[in-house]
Amino acid sequence: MKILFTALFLFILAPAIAQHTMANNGRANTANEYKSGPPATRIYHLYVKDTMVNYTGKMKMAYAVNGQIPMPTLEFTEGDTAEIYIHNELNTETSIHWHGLILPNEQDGVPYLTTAAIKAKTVHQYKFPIVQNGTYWYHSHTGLQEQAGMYGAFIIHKKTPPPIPEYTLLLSDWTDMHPHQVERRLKMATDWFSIQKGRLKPGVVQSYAEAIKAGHFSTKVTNEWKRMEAMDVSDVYYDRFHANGQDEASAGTFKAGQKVRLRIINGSSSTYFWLRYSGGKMEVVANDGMDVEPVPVDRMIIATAETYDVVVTVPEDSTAFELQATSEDRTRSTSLWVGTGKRLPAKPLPPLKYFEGMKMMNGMMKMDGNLNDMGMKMSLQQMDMNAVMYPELSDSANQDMVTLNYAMLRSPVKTTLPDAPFKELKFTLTGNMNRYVWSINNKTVSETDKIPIRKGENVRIILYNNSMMRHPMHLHGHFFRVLNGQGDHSPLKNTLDIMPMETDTLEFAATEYGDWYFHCHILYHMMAGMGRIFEYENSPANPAQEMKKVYADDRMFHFMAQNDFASNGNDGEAVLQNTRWRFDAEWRLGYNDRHGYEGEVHVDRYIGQMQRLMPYIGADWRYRKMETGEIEKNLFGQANTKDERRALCAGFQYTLPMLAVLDARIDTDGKARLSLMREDVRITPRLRLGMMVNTDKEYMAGLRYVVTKFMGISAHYDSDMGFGAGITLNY
Ligand SMILES: [Cu+2]
Repeated sequence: MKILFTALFLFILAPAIAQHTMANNGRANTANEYKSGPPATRIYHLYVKDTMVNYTGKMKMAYAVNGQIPMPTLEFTEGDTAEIYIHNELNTETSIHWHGLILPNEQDGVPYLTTAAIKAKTVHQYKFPIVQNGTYWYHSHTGLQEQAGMYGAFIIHKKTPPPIPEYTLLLSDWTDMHPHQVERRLKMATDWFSIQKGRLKPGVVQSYAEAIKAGHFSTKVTNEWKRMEAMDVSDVYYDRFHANGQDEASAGTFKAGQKVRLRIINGSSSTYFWLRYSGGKMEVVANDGMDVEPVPVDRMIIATAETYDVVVTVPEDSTAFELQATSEDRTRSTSLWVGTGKRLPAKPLPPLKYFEGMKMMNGMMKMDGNLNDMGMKMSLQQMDMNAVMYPELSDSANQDMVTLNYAMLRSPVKTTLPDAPFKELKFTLTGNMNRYVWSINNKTVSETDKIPIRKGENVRIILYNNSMMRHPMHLHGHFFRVLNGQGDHSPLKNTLDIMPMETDTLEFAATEYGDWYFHCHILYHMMAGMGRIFEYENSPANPAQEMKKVYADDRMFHFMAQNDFASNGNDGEAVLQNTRWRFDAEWRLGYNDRHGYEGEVHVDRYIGQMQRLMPYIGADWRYRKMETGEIEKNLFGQANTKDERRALCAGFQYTLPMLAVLDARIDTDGKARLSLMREDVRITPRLRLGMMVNTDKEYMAGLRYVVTKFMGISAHYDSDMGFGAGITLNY
């Protein structure tokens, strides 16, 4: 009777808690108001709505749940049952994934893979038992909604909580740019984000002028010889980093000198954060929701989608210590202030030494685009190659600084797998920076079959990162043990950061049913197709599954266009492309008959891991008034058909060292043409040079100054059209 009464009480109370959070409007529910009790069904109602936010002085679109960003903190006690209603008040569909939770497959919340998408104006009920404890989070798994506000903390208390106060800190990244534009710009390899970062910190663009100034001219030349654009540790420029949805958060209600457990969640879409505490060591006590044996550190990096619980000491009265979270690219930071009073900040991290990083990357990069591991067995974040870029390491005060790595994580309990046969898989993480294609074994999710696994067996994954970026690889619905030298006490995780050139081994017991996603948790890498799907054999059919819609993410085409409005004519191009295909149109329109006009359309296919080869077929139209008797010949002695050409053509482009592009083609008139082009040479952070010469004895050279993300000022000389200057608009 008493249990029934309690259950009834909680049934009534839970919505009231949700209601209370709603009234907070914009503030995260982080204070430790939660009261645990006997096992119960805890009910939450989450209302997803479009909203407008103003973080930077400009009003921008976002998604709010119960009127707030981040979404409300959901709290449970191990043994409870979660009953969560998602009220989708958007005009578009949504979904919620419970990150790190062990639950029935159809509750996992990956739309069209495990769970039906939540259609506009409908309500979806999630219901699952809470069989674990720890620090987790939840987020939309639909498109790019996570970037625009759909992430929240999911805290599961132990049945007997330790007698230490706690505070939840949810970190996130915010961009004023619409997430679809972010994705499109990444795909189009514009370096607008580098220019933006370069306004805050020097050297990000790594132009020739910056290289010469830094004494790194030959580093820059080598970099381009090896066909790389530049060096960076993160892809996207963010306008703000947030602690519980604010520029900074404050945990001021603890007693002086007391220890407090911070539950830190990286709910960002693509940002790694360096964490440092101005009040001494941080003691790491849990990772990805699982307890680890306490390990004190001075600093640590938290990958996108990871969680860490750390214990810190609250300062004596009238002082506040800073837990500083600085983005890995060090453009900005956000803070949690612990204690109230005079602020004792952590020292800001100095800007990265980008050319040192470029030099290191040059050393690692082979001419074929693969990384050279130089015989080093790197793993578990133990050797941070990026350290060459950290100026603070040359400071003698930092010599005995302890930085967390995965080899230091030890489970307090044995994590050995059941005695069962192993299925071993080798995944090489692959990518093409220049085209922002991300894959595993050079294939995207849509280009591969699901990977069959059998209930009862153990699965071992050997991951090797052959790309230039680190990736937080996340497995749904399971914990894997990371083979880190701790033997039977290897730690359990659900998200593993793997640095370039590292090899890490994970293993998990196949104990579930259904299909489970394994993917990079950098949102834009996942959308590009960096993942795989594990499929339990002999599972019941899932009526919610529509694989075509799952595959649509990485098959998506992106559009780009540019037009130069110049004094001597008008030229431009429009491109539509996805992972392997490209459709493009180019035009050049003179203002008189003598200059004429020309247009070309192509269908292109990218070939190979680095996509340096691109065969194409197309059509070509040209008109130009020639003087009577005037005949131009190309280098092969063939008469030119520039005056009147209507031809089909076939050819290929190939990217050479120095990022020069060779274009060879032949048309249906039998005319051959070879061209050599180089676009976008970064002279200064905003000044770009482009050149072209071909066997039709045409040549072009131009300069463009990038003014805004959509506009530049340009000047060029063209052998047909002469000198021209104007503005370039690009989309
Ligand atoms: Cu990734």
